[in-house]
Amino acid sequence: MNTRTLVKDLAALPDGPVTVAGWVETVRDQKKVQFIILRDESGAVQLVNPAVRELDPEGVSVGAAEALALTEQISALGHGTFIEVSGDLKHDERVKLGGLEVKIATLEVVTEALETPIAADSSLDKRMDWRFLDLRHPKQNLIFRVQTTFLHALRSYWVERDWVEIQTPKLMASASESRAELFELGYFEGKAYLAQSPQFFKQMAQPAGLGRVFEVGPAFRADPSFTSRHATEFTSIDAEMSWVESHEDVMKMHEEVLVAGFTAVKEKHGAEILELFGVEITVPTTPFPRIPLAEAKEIVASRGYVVPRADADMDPEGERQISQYVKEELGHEFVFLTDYASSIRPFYHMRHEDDPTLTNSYDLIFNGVEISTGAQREHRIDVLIEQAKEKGLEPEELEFYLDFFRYGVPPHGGFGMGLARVLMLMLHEHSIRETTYLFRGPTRLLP
Ligand code: AMO
Repeated sequence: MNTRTLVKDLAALPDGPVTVAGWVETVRDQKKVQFIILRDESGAVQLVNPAVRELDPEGVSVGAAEALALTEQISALGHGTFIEVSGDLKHDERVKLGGLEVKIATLEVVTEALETPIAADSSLDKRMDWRFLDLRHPKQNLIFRVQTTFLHALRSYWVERDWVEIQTPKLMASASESRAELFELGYFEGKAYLAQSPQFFKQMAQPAGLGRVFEVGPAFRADPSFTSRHATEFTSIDAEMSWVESHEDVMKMHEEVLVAGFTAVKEKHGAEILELFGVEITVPTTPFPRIPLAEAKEIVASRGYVVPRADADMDPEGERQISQYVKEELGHEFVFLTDYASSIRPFYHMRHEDDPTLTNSYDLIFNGVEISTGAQREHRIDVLIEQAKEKGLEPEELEFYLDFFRYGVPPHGGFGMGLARVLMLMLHEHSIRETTYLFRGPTRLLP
């Protein structure tokens, strides 16, 4: 059995024998003493060895040959070598790193390491080439611990409220979002498409009687852009719930689930995030500010920035500007922009009863970038078909989807949210490449 103790658990142990294993971070090879900083997935610890540089010519004392061999072995250790060490744990306040050290008794080289091809100042692209080495750094490593905590909190929020977790297929027969961003692949005798969103199938759960569903899964977009916020494959967090009266009900649930996620992250990782990212995690207060899109455009215009096309979505600079306004005026990092024009929303968004040029929809902006889109869905089949036609879609191609609305369907709504974007903005990182385990973009399919 493996008796290894994780570095983070050493502090709770009494002085005495321990075994630790990990990567050699540094070796300080002094004349009389050697220090190794060893790092495992939980932290770093100092190992110490009193150096024996040569055998006593007068006669070899018991164990002296072994002590010399150990000293030579440590001198030869390279950065990144994976070692297992048994020795004596000693708590000592004078040791800067964690107030403890392990005096080495035996050291085994488990696997050697070549010289690392990346350094702290390597380009992001080079770091991506060597992602497994990049992730070994405590800062990058922390991102995926934070992600785990965040997702766990979201799942718990939903599961405790009887939501159902679903896995929808990623091989599709048609597009659910814009056809322009569709990956097409050969599928036996025919063609298939990679799912851009679980949109249709999370909606299917409503007539299927599942009530409230969520999914965390991959989404694919054949988007050729090289921005800091776009990937060709990303993890999408999706939610869809029955019985909404408007998009307001969706926003309410959306902000609650985010509060659950941020609370868990702050509690578990707040101190480490502050230390490694210099970021103080703020648990957002509810309700998040809500501003209709048209009003948001006026606000940013009054601040000197005119969104290029009046009938278009907020552009990235507009998102940044409205976020800054909300931060300054309302002290909030989040803002729901609501009531998007139907001309720039998909056919499945419900439109205002009294003004069909507007939709019951929203985008959620966090620290200047869109992280999510949500809406109430159109559930009346005749209206839905009209809206699809208006968008140039062929209802025949969508028959399987339209059928969902022909056998009794409750009013419903939901959202889709990009996981890597949330993490990027939470940790004030500059690119989703940093917060995606393995990034996929137009020119990146490796590793
Ligand atoms: P939308 O297309 O706005 O909406 O996507 C929802 C969220 O997914 C993330 N996202 C991306 N992340 C990384 N790279 C991309 N190329 C990318 N594209 C989108 C963003 C975005 O806000 N079906 C609807 C959702 C719904 O109405 O439920 C949809 O997919 O964070």
